[in-house]
Amino acid sequence: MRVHLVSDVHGAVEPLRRAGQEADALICLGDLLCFLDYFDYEAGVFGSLFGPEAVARLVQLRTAGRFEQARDWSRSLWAGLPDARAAMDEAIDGQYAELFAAMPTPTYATYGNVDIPDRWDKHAHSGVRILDGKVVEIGGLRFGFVGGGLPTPMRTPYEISEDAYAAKVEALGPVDVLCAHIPPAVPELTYDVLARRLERGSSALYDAIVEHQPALMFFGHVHQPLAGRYRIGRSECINVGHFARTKVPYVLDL
Ligand SMILES: [Mn+2]
Repeated sequence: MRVHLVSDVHGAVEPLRRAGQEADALICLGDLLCFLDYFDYEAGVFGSLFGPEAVARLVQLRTAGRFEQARDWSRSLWAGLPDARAAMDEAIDGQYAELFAAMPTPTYATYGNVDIPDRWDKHAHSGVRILDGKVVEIGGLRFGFVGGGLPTPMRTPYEISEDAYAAKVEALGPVDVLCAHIPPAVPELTYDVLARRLERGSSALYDAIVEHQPALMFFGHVHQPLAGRYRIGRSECINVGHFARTKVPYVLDL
């Protein structure tokens, strides 16, 4: 059985379709939406609504770590639209409709921090199983899924508290393969060498790996990690992203 894993899709519809066509099953670890494309200022929700110059300014502020000013700038852009909420909803629903239509049957998906969970049911077809704090059997192995991210100054759409996140991890119990959007809290896995900062990793995931020693742990979230894989005891931890740029899935043969 050939399983393809992707994470951090960020609007890459056609590569997602191809990744699904060549596999017996697709696992998607979140961050489907593209709000802001750091490489293409015309892409994403911001690019389409506000244009490349406004996006360039936003990227510049965020890259400089000036998150307060970035938020002010973003707020002023939204305030300039006649109906900001409707424009945002339309852009998000448009992206989700295309992305979910590109997913094969079966797809196993969990949320990233750049996702809006309450929109997924509306767009996911019957071959997509949405899993967050849930275990499912794939090819005779137990796969556990934990979605979302932890709080950051960026305030991305789906960030939950450390306690709520830990509860979801705990609920899985022992699994053969642990899947999450964010990595376990290991500096080699959470440091982004291009952004030059540590992204949020989860100590609850780390503790669960130490306790249960799953054979594999898959995640994404960190786009340019210091290390793409890392061993914790018997567990091999692998970053399967950043699909939006690589356009190549991670291949798992079961
Ligand atoms: Mn992410």
